[in-house]
Amino acid sequence: MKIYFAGSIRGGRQDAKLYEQLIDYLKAFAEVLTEHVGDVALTSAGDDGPDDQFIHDRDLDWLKEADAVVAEVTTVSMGVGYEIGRAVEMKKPVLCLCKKGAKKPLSAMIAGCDELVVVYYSGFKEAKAAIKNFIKKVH
Ligand code: 6K6
Repeated sequence: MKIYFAGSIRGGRQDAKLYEQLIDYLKAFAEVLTEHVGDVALTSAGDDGPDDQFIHDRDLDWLKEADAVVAEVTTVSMGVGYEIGRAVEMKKPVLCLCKKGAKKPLSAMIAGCDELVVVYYSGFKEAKAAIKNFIKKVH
């Protein structure tokens, strides 16, 4: 099983460590195609990699290849929102994880979409339980 993990990059890297932990947990169940999202060395300003068109096209190929998407949506990110929208159009199962009590309320376009599984969680333990439950359903 292949999972596309989505998390903020240019939207802000304050949860990068959390993404790394979630990806590590996901790897017990599946191949994660986007491990770099959890790389704590990757900053929101970093532009020393490939150009944007390359990133977009490569990531969309991975999205097409994925069986399911897990997105951490607490930090507002244009790219994560875009990936979720494209995944919905492709009829992929999508889990959106959002911390309870986040500074900014989750966008209505995610919170109000009944084609998504949206879970609000209090700590890493609850996030892991939501992932386990989601994987069991989509496997
Ligand atoms: C690195 C640092 C700044 O920009 C980069 C470019 N590198 C990226 N490499 C891989 N995937 C990316 C990159 N930039 C965005 N993405 C994809 O969009 C990831 O799959 C993330 O889930 C999502 C993050 O979007 P933004 O809008 O927060 O950057």
